[in-house]
Amino acid sequence: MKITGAKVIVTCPGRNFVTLKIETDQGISGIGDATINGRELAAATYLAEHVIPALIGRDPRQSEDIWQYLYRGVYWRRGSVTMTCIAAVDMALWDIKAKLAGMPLYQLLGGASRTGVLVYGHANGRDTAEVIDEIARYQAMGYRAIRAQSGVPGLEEVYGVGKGKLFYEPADRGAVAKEALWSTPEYLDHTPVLFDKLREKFGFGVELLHDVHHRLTPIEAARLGKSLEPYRLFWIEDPTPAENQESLRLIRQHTVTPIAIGEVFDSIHDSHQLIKEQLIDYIRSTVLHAGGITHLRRIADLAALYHVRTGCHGATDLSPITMGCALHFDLWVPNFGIQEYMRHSPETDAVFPHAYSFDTGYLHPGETPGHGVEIDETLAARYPYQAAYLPVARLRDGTMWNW
Ligand code: KDG
Ligand code: MG
Repeated sequence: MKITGAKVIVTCPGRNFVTLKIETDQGISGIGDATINGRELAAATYLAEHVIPALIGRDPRQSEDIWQYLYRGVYWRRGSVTMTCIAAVDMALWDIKAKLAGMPLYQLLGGASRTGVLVYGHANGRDTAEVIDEIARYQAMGYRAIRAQSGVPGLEEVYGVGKGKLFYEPADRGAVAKEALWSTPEYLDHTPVLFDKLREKFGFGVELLHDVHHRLTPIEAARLGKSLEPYRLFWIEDPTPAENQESLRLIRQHTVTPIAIGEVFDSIHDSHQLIKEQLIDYIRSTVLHAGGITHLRRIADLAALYHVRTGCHGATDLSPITMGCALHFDLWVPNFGIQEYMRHSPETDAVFPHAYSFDTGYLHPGETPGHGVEIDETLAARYPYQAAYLPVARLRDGTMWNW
């Protein structure tokens, strides 16, 4: 069996997505996601110029050897563009292999370890009253776990809030990133009050999560974790930028609020200290930015040794192809924790028809052979690429901060 062709499809059904399609001499094709929010064209060029020529003629069933070729063989290891492009190839090859076997992908990984994949939705509100309404809305839809993000008095715009309901999209159209103001004291004062009101309103029967989005220093994160303990959060996410893995030791010394980190990591090397020292409880890496199913399963296996569970990233800038692959992975992985599920817009769902479905708080990848996600190329062609970027953050005095 041979790879006979491959192409990159860039489409913008509401937001940009980069898709790799691989074709074979047996008429079976597979697709993978290569979207990096705000750097879409870098991934598209990397694939078209540097990866596709090297794929032609290879046996698509040798996904491990192709992974090693694209990782070791490139000399310049790791990095988000490289690892995302490797991931796109890997997803497409697992799709082909599972279609060839006539099985849903999860069967090739080891079969289902559970009946459904617990997901969390996003309740975003400009203030506490709006967050309460949103949580009630998600509960009415059947969600059992809900992430709560609220506007902060004194800050015009904060991560997770203010761009419409159900389909939160943080990137703004335009050639240059927008700038937003960030101020930690207001946030740190407001967040425990928010969760106090949420627990008062909803009790403890619903899992609540919160994303700090890399904004705090370790001691500030320790204070936040401690102040949220009475509200028993499922996790706080990305309390600090975690390039410095050691800094999590300080947070751990002060709080038992569980910690999830890793959506921006691209390999096992970014999290191995966090995992081995048990400095986190959930690893957020997913198949897209962390080298595909082939690499994510290695991260998960390491994590399993240290009681760290998975909590795959699932924002709207990860295409339905990533969601499909993640759900096959989640259904199988022994140390599964939870899956993020930020719904895609109807336009995106139409371009990427998929077999996964939601029922009473759980997603299931479906039984279609492969990963169960396709691309409607005719429809995709109607939505050309549009430059869009995540905002950047500055403190009141103009200092650049982590967005
Ligand atoms: O592209 C950036 C988004 O994926 C990120 O801001 C979403 O933090 C995020 C999350 O937890 O979904
Ligand atoms: Mg996040």
